[in-house]
Amino acid sequence: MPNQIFRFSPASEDQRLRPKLFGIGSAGCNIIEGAPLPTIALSTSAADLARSHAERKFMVGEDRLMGLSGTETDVLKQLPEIVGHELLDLFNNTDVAFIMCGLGGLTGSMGSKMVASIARAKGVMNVALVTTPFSAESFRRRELVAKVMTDLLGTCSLVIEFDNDKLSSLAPNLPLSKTFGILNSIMLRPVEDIASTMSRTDVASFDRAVGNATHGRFGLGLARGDERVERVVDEALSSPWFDLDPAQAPAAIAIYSASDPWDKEEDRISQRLQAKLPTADILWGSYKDPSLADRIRLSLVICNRREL
Ligand SMILES: Nc1nc2c(ncn2[C@@H]2O[C@H](COP(=O)(O)OP(=O)(O)OP(=O)(O)O)[C@@H](O)[C@H]2O)c(=O)[nH]1
Ligand SMILES: [Mg+2]
Repeated sequence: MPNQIFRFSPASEDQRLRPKLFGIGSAGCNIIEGAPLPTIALSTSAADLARSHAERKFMVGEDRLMGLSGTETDVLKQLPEIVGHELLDLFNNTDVAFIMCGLGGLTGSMGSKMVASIARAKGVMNVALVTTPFSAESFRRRELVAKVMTDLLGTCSLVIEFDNDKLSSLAPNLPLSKTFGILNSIMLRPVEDIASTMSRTDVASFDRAVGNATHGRFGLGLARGDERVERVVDEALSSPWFDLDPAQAPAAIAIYSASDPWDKEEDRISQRLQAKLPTADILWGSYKDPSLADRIRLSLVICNRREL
């Protein structure tokens, strides 16, 4: 079946997407740092919150977080006693909750499930962006990750996974703190791009194209000069995280940006991408980003449905 393109609609002022960005645990609090969106830091560690510049900060005791790992309705019932209505009320006037953390840590793993459950119970679209641990990290961590990943897929519209093992090919020979810094800015890219292009009226198309229990991987292309159209698509597709066959992907999200976006260029990029993803329904967005100067950028999330 030929693929279809669904374009995000230009947002009028009252239809602008209202996103909220949740950073959970040490990694999550680092990842959301400096994001140009409403941010909420949540952790069991006072040190994480002290470092954070998020607009809102929530401290949750570790024992309480463990007690909150039930179903959506359990979480909602218990939450007011534990953190008051404050956390629940954050989901008012919100269209999308982006949930970010490093899976494997206790806080990120349990906290992301809790936040995803609240979003779902409140009818707010939720997208999780998570790292998975290096192979060298403990077996217990990796076991916890497999379990939490399944739970998150069951609760979120989309879970975008950034496997730490693939980081070395993106940033070889760097100390880990620098490598995490690079990863943090890459993880924010799809969030900023989706928040800049999607409007409230697109939430239904997002659900239709991407669905639920969907597992995503991210690729980024940046190019300038001659043949930039070909190169931006090919670079995005060569992401170390794409270990699935793009030719069989059921869905993708693609966002083109440039300091001066050009319709003809946009058409050529989307045609090249459609040829490379022949079975995918593609959610397509474009926007103006003056910081790109003479470069163009393509953010690409390739989706795969998971049987739970
Ligand atoms: N992207 C990114 N990943 C990180 C960073 N720091 C740690 N990680 C990864 O995130 C995973 C979880 O670690 P933490 O975030 O420290 O754990 P936590 O969620 O705070 O959980 P606990 O401290 O165990 O309660 C680790 O396995 C690391 O691989 C960071 O700054 N950025
Ligand atoms: Mg921690």
